[in-house]
Amino acid sequence: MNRFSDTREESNRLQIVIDEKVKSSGKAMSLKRKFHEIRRLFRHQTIQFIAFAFVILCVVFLLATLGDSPEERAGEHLSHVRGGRSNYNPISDNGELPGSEDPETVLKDSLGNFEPAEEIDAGTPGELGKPVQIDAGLPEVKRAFSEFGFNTHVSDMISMNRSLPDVRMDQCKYWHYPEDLPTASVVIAFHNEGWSPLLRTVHSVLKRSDPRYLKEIILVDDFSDKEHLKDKLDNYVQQFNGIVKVIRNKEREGLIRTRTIGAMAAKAEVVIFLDAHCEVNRNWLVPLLAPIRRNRFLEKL
Ligand SMILES: [Mn+2]
Repeated sequence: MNRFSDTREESNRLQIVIDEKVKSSGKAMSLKRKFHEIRRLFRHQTIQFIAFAFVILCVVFLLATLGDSPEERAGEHLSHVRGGRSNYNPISDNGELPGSEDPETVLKDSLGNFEPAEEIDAGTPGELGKPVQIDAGLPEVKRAFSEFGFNTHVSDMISMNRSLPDVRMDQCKYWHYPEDLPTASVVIAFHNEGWSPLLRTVHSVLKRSDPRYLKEIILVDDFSDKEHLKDKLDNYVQQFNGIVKVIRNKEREGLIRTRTIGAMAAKAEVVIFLDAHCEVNRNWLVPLLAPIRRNRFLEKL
């Protein structure tokens, strides 16, 4: 009996001890969690603070940079160009192309050194870019539109070497350019292009480019299936004594890969891509080559 009550008491006491232990451990856990929560919050705020400070620093840096006078910035960047130092940076931060001030490309009172003779109206359709009036309901016109997307029937009526109006600003005629220019390869990619638009593109480049700088015209055929772009084209370009070349893709590649194939085959120093149904106008090439020449000259400094 005594022993029993002793054991009971013992067991009761044990229960209390356990309860207290559980209680105290629960208290300790909630404290620990709180501590963690505070720490996490603090950490979060620290990150926020650091991010905020970083943004402020960026703004300060930007303001300081923008605050520089143009002379200061020119001194930092363009002096490398003009002074000819080896750490030349091709892109100045004010967006100006370093070659844009070419002392050898000059505006004078006299007509430019590459100005060609005036183009004259030969009296045939489309001369000087004049519109050709035709009945849009003609079956040939409808067929041309459905096959090529534009009126190749009219294009076929126009001379391959037709004259064009001078659409430039008047000032363009008075610019003088250096003559030691790089050579150019003109790459023309096409797929099932109409005959006369394609060949007029070629003729216009040949007619209006100084032969000193036009090394070649590369026609890249992106797997056309039209009959006029096969042997007929190969035979036609033979009259140009090798200046006009034809490359053919063995499968359809798409415009950009076709242009790339043309560029890989190009032998000149500069590659120019043209659409297959356009015409270049007078003195088109030299103003494109002169800044490249200038840029290459600066690079060598
Ligand atoms: Mn086009």
